[in-house]
Amino acid sequence: MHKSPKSVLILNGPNLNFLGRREPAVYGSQTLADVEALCLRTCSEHGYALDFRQTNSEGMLIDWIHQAADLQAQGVLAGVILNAAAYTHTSVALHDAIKAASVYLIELHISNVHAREPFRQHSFVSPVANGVMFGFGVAGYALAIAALAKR
Ligand code: CA2
Repeated sequence: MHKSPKSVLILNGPNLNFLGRREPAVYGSQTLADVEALCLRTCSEHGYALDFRQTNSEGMLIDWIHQAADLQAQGVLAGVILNAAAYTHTSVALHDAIKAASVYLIELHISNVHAREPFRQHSFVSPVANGVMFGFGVAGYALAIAALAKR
């Protein structure tokens, strides 16, 4: 019987819907739809299905992390790539959700957060992530998918 591919769940947090339309010097000129297309191509190359989402709500991100735990229990999840945007630097609730879900998770940032303002240099996600990707622009999404495939 044909086995369906595992999914990569890519979660994007607040204001990432502005990607490519504001602050191109920091985040580049590609839109979130362009990033989704890049992720779809990269997932196909690695034999994965893609589930790509964006929300401006902290609670929604947490609900999606809980869903990821269910998908992992069903054996259909390759891993989670999370760009929690500003919630990275503020959200204990997100930290707790990731810890409780115990899913394989890569934290991702488009920009080099350590070369920016001091408030971006603390992450509540990093201590509960399996790996962190930052500073490679939107190409980091493809690199993170490749990292999942190398596990
Ligand atoms: O570099 C990243 O990917 C960030 O996660 C992006 C967040 C920022 O708060 C983090 O410190 C680093 C901001 C996302 C907002 O996205 C925008 C994109 C284009 C224009 C304006 C906002």
